[in-house]
Amino acid sequence: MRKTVAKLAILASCMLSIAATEAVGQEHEGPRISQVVALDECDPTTFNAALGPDFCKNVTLGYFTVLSDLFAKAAAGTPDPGWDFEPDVVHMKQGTILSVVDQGGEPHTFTEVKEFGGGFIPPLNAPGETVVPECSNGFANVAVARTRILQGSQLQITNLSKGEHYFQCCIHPWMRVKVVVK
Ligand SMILES: [Cu+2]
Repeated sequence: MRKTVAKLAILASCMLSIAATEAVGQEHEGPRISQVVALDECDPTTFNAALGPDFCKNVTLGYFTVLSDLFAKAAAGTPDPGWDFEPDVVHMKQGTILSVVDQGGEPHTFTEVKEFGGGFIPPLNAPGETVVPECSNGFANVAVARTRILQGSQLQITNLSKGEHYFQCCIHPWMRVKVVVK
């Protein structure tokens, strides 16, 4: 009797591991996803005083950049590295879904541009940099508005053609990602 129970237990664990293997296999057959994360370190106190309540909903602890410092660093040509898309370069196969999640405290855009350049808030652009056509007119431009990602939400981009694609934030233009589709 004890042997039978032991055999059954072994059989059950074998079946479980087969089931687990199959589940992993199925995952590979579904649409592939490449993940990009948008990060920032907005300081809720100074950002919301200037930009409105709940503009910045940062949940990280202790690493805030105050609004005036964000502008000062951008104007000096040394933009705050805490505002970032990660990774900086994505290599993926055609058909892969590019998923961008805003884990920062404020909104961003993930906008495809022909060439990297400035955003629609001139004081946040590097010295001498002008707004790229794809970002011009800000959220009054529906094409830009459609690329906006709010805090905690995600944007999925499908059907990217083979080759190199460039995405940047139209607000914080130093947030940049190069996507290489093979
Ligand atoms: Cu941004």
